[in-house]
Amino acid sequence: MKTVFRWFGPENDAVSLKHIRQIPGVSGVVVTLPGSPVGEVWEPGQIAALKKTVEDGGLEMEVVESVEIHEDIKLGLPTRDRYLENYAQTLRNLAGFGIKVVCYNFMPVFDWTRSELAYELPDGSAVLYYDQSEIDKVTDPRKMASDMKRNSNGAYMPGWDAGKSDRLIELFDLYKGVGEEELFGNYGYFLRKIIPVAEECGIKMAVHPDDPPWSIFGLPRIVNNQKNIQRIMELVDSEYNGLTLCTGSLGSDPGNDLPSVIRHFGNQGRIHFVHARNVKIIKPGLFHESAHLSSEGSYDMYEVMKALFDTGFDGYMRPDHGRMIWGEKGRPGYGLYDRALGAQYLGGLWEAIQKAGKTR
Ligand SMILES: [Mn+2]
Repeated sequence: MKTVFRWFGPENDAVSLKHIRQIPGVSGVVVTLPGSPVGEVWEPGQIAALKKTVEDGGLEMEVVESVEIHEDIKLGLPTRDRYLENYAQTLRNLAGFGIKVVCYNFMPVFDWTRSELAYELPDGSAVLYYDQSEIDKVTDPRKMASDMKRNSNGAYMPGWDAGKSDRLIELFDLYKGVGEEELFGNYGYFLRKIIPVAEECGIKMAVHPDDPPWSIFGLPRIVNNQKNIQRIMELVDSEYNGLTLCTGSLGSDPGNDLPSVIRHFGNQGRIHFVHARNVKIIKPGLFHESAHLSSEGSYDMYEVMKALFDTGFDGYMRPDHGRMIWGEKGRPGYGLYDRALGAQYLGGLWEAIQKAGKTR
């Protein structure tokens, strides 16, 4: 297992490569091309420049998150073939620079959604917070999009920028004809075109679960539980059609038992990337994120790591969303300090499990 750290690039991240390199056990960063128009090709020159920056900083660049999927593909519009060609070319270009895993999502219109980006816990730390009853009050999703951007401390928000907000009304109209079954159909079309390319260039595709893992604003969501993800894995039966196991996204539905979901897909060799964070579930539909330690949230992180170990997990893991602590100001969920603490805790669990495993 390799521990990596998400990094948004020199222009878009308050955290520097120098700081990331000083976190024990972290070997590389998970990169993106901020501001790259969704659906267009990532050109070799852009990828080369990013790789040089990362390697000059003493870190590896083997995971990308995310190459976003154009809405026309998710909607199954006739224009999708052009975007699929571009997607395939982006994969070929990334493979040329040593990228091994691409994390992506298949959520219609909205990326991860929260009702509050800086909810204060009793200890004074700030976390991301989700209250379904607040989301239900939002009658105009354009306001949701502008609030998410306004409250992000000026940070670029993947999935929330890139001009999508100008198209929101049109997109909602187009999705009226797309229910879960149609979305599965369009997803299958995507995978049948893209997985052969991924196989050919050696990139493991790793879909990120929907966050939260249920329908919002009446839009369909299908990457949300073991049964649906199994169906997706079977759409194209290849280890290159895999999963990003994001504990916080899947686990915010208490119906998803994380260790058992990990064993299910881990035993099939389909987990290529892990996002590890903890979440405190107050009741269904109401949760906030927490420090990584088991006692701080609703998940038993030992059991999560144990299930990964037992199924021979050999991919990449990154500490996911942390709290904002110690006066740090930064991108919500992506400060330096709490994610660094998380990396140490998760690394400690992993070392202990590994050593115990060897003595048996
Ligand atoms: Mn995640």
